[in-house]
Amino acid sequence: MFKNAIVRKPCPEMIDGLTSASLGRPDFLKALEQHSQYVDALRSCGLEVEVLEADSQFPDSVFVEDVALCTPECAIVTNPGACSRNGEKLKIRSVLESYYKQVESIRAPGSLDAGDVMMVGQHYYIGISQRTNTQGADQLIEILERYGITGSTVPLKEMLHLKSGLSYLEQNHLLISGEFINHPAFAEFQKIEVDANESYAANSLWVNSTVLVPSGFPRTLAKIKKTGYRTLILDVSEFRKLDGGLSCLSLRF
Ligand code: CIR
Repeated sequence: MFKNAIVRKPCPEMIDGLTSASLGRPDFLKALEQHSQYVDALRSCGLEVEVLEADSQFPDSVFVEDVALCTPECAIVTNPGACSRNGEKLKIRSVLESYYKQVESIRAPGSLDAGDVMMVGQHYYIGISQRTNTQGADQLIEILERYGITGSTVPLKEMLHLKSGLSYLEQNHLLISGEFINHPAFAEFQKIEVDANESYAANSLWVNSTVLVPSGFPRTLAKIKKTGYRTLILDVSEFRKLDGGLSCLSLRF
């Protein structure tokens, strides 16, 4: 169970955030509204949510998941792989220090976005992507092992981040899409497959037995419900325009 979440409000400069999607520019006011509904949803799942002020220096800073990994034992400040986002790491350390005694770091030449890290109990899967390199993953595994946690790597071919295509819903249930469906690393999970035309919904979010699901993906929603989860549907259209999903908007621990 999670107790806390940290989010960062979107800044007006988000309209210039990184993207590979061709869905147009985000509407900032709509994004603010969607963000506030996201925070309400986390609170309704029992989390204490710390809302950090918007940071205009970094257009993508609303995607706070990428700059840190929060484990039950320690927090790890990452070294984000995109140049325009790398400085976001400097703003999160002091926030984490108010929750954790141990705050570790990934250092160059290692790079790592925590959107590439999926926690499954005491084992963490780490995507090797355009943002996360093998040095970053090796450093993370070395840190995790000091705290009794294991890690393994999964090379990505198409996705931006590991969790763009995978979400662990606990109880061995794995929401899975695209290049990961037949990947041997995930063979032992009870898979909930996401159709190709609903691939964005592969980034759904388990929070204390409720699954937050993006709006507009009825087949995936039905499959998650059929598995027995309570669901909450959230419109995150403005963050999707920047390749961001539900998990990217918070740190949960
Ligand atoms: C980026 O390209 O870094 C942002 N526009 C989107 C980050 C999404 N974060 C995530 O998947 N964890």
